[in-house]
Amino acid sequence: MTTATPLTLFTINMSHYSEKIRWLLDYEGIDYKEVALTPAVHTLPMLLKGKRGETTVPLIQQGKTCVQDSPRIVRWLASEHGPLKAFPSDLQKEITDVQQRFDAIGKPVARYLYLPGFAHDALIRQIWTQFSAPWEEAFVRIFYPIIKPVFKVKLKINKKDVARAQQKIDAEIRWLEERLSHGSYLVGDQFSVADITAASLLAPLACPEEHPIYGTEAFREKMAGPANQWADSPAMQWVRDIYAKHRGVIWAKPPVAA
Ligand SMILES: N[C@@H](CCC(=O)N[C@@H](CS)C(=O)NCC(=O)O)C(=O)O
Repeated sequence: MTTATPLTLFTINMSHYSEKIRWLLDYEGIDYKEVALTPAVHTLPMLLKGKRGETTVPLIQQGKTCVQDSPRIVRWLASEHGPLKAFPSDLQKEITDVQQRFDAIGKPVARYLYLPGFAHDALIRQIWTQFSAPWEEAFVRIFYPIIKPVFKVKLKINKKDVARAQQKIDAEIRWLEERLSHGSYLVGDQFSVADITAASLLAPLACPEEHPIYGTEAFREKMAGPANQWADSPAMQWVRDIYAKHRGVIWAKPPVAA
């Protein structure tokens, strides 16, 4: 495969799994075009491109090759565009274990944010349609009253499951803090995919100012408000420090609509 074949990263603007792959590509200096999909409208194209019975972003495409699911994308990038600075071969096993831990809190984090977030429909619709084509914006406006309850059931956004999510997030925050007592990076003494994964997946709670959505006042107040309980924890401070030190400019090249 030649590097001349362009890479396209399919994302949802607010998705923290998408942020993980976007960050890895930016950090490695791998050129790509980002296509930001509109929630709900994303399902069919992701199902068809991914061919895995899944509708999730991120998905990366190069020519006819489509790779869905962030840990699979990391492995594919390492084999097709490696070696990657953030995924050195001697540390891959340990990095992958940490990656798995933090990938597992992606859904709890989303659940935790949307419970307060769905009290602010105008903000949700504004975020969802940030990069939408006019027809997608109209689609969200018209079908939002149907999309919202379906989304709530699918992502288990209810008080009981959110309480469980909070416990799971809290346990990972404690694990992270224990790990950080041995050094400022999660694996070895260098910045790696382990740090990118932990920081990206926790970023919607830590609200680093570098992030164009999580760093806004509206997001902080209306979606991440309850995460205030962890705001001053060493783990959240670490996420903000890692962003400040290693993230660089997000969306230097703005995403395009599908
Ligand atoms: N295991 C997947 C999870 C990705 C995931 O859950 N993405 C969310 C956005 S943060 C998504 O696409 N949700 C919409 C859907 O499931 O259709 C990965 O690591 O890429």
